[in-house]
Amino acid sequence: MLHAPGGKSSALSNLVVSGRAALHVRPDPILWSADREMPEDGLPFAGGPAHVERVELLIREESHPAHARSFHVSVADLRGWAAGQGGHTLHAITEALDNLSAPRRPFAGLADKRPLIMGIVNVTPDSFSDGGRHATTAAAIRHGQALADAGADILDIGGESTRPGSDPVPEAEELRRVVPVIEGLKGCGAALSVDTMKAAVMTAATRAGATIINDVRALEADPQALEAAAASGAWVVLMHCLGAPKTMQQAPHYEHVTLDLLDYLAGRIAACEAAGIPRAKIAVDPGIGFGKTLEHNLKLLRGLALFQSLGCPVLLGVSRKSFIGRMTGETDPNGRLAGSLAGALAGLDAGADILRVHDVAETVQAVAVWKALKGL
Ligand code: 8Y7
Repeated sequence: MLHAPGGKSSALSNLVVSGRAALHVRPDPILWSADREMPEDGLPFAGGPAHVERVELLIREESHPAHARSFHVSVADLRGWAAGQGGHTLHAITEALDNLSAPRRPFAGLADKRPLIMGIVNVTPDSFSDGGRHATTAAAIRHGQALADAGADILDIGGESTRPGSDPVPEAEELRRVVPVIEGLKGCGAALSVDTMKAAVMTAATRAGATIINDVRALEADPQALEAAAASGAWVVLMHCLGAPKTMQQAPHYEHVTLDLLDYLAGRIAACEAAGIPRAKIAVDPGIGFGKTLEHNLKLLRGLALFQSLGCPVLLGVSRKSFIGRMTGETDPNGRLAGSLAGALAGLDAGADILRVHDVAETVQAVAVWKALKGL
């Protein structure tokens, strides 16, 4: 080793932090076996085969929440410095590094496949034109089966649009939309996820065969949601959304968008654990586009690997979203496939475990090329 850990030549040598500072660790970058073999002092990433040699240490003081000090250091230097600090600092760094390196338990029982591809099945009257409940149900089931055949590991079935400005759907209507589609897709070859914020829909959907609950409000919109999700035994996706979808795009503000969301998701994981949902059943998601400006979305994508320090799989949804339109001028969501794939691949580089997409076949192909290049 060239530099003694914590010694003069480390960027951290004279750094002292207060007991109230929050410390966070972001892999920078994640390296795969085709990039480089892991050196002895490297950190396995998520159980391997990827690893981490250098990280960004972020330190945010309670008194200055909009600013985080940033240090780019080796894992070895970080460990050495933290050991010298002891106490709260050592505890926070050890926990973050342990979470980064711990093997991920197979989400939704989907053994060891990474990344997982979640295909989107919207069961809303306007997404399957020709009118009539039966026609809508049948079309959604056909679409879901086609996505499963194209290689989706998970189908995410939703009956309430969460587009900015959209109105809530009554519970009875949402149940009528999603339950028959879940029943019709049982045995399709993919795990089934229900995209809902309502406890009653979570309960009915999991009884009908869904094994995943995807809640864009992280189980806090419905006061019964935590209890319903815990009782169902389902896996859970906790997504961040700033307020309700109806109002979320009205001047969204954060102190430090990445760290605010990290704190938020850590708090929701703790709430789940307190309600009886084990951490092993939870995935987290920054919620691209949900109460975020273009600049917020870009910061979240650049900093995505930070969320790996929570020790849960990270889900990323960029497919056809309007921020791609903001960057490219493409106003038709159906014309945003290329941008969606570019965003998805950047997400994979930053460790995304699950990709939520409309275009399953195209994403499967892009992921196959990415995996081959990484030696996976
Ligand atoms: C996401 C999502 C939507 C996402 C998760 C859209 C339901 C908007 N986006 N769930 N749902 N993550 N977990 O454009 O990014 O697909 S709806």
